[in-house]
Amino acid sequence: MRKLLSVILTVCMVMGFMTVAMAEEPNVTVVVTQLGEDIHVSVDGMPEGDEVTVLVGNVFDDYANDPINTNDIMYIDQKEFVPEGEDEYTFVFKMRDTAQSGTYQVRVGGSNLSNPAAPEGEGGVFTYQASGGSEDGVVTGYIALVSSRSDKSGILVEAKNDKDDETAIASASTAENGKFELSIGDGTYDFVISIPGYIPRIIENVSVENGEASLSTEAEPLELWAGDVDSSGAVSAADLGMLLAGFNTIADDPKYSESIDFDISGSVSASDLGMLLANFNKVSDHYNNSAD
Ligand SMILES: [Ca+2]
Ligand SMILES: [Ca+2]
Repeated sequence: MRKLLSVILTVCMVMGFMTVAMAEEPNVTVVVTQLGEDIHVSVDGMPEGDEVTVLVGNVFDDYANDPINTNDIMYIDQKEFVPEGEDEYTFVFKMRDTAQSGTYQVRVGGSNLSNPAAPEGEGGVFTYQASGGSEDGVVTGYIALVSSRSDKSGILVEAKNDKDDETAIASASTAENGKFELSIGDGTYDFVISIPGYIPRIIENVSVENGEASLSTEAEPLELWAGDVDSSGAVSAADLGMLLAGFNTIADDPKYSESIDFDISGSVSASDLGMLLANFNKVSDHYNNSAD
């Protein structure tokens, strides 16, 4: 282990004045096999020498101008001497981040630790495939409806790569208390929160890291405003017209709809109209400018 550290230190130090010539391409055969998260590597034909470095790192297109740094190194070891007839070197390792797919190269160096050479051509290049079943994390949050409505179930929470995308990567619905739990892998997403009758709310660039993120808490839920009957993202005359068309109806009436009964009181009445008028001309973007 001490030796490994000293190798890494040396690599870092040499980085400081990195104008090395390309090391000679070693005449080795590299076979890489992935079994689950384990990477099995076999290097046949290891060069002789008292400081032979084996390194697995990112593929460097322009190696002289894109030097190795420690984050690039997935595996490094140093062999003191490879006697004739014992020039095969095998090892097994795991990627630093096993959930991240990527293309890497096995390099085998001689005397120059900063610049272990790539085998000829595409030698030693391999692609690590993160397992498709990389564990999903959980995004939690609480949504409130600005009305006298106590049942906050059925609010749709969608995670999208971009808020304007048609399809969601993952979605969840709130429980009666407004809480949702959405399963999704690490990444950055736009969240779209909607329920008929309310202005959809968009939370952009939510970063899910190490399997978790929180959009809001029970004490400070994200609020949705009533009045957007047609889910256009704005409360306008069109919504008012739809509400008036069903005004004074009750649940059994064919003109009744929950999308105009904002408080789910069972009737479309003055209180629903009042909520719509209170939010008249509001649009989704106004959420971001609001105090909460
Ligand atoms: Ca509308
Ligand atoms: Ca009502």
